[in-house]
Amino acid sequence: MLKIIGRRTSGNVMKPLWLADELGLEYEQEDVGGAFGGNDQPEYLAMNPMGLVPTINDDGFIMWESNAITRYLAAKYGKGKLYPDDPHARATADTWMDWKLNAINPVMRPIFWGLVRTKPEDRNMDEISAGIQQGIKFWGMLDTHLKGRNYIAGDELTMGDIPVGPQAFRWFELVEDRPFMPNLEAWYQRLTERPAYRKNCMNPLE
Ligand SMILES: N[C@@H](CCC(=O)N[C@@H](CS)C(=O)NCC(=O)O)C(=O)O
Repeated sequence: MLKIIGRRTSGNVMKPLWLADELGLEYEQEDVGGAFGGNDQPEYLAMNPMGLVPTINDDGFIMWESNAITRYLAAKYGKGKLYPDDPHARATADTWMDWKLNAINPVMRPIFWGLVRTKPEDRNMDEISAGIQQGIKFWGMLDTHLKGRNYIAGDELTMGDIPVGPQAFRWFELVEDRPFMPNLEAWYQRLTERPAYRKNCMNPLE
């Protein structure tokens, strides 16, 4: 049985949870990290030397790094669906998965941590505003890419949508004053119509 270890409030843990529910996999989830703790314990560090979440244990195969987990689960359980057979669709999915790490993570971090995990009196509004300005630029790139596409790698949801999806919820929830991006909004709307996305990625931010 697949075990997904990590608290549900983490955007990185949402990736395997959402993916597993999209594929209808049976799995167990264990709350570790944040207020739950446990990720600094020797047993956890033996599985994941970074002491971060998520970690998965798939019938004894243990791995960490959420995008690598996304690729692994999609390839093992979603070949031809979430893991596209077509090399071009797969490469497109890969591109936007890596883009999420390199472009979206740095801009969403100050927005999310500043507005959700920092008391109003302690907020660094300059940092938050800079994140929003840069976010408008980066989310605009995805908006351009999505023109004529339902999802990131084509007509159907693939692993390429999984890492970006949890951050899209945060962007739309936290940033009200943003330019209208029609393709991005239509894609996000499609995500919100998926029960597995709603269950795992659209919970109150904390
Ligand atoms: N590159 C790692 C980053 C993992 C990461 O930063 N996880 C955060 C939560 S989003 C974490 O473990 N924070 C410490 C904690 O929750 O205690 C991945 O994608 O899996």
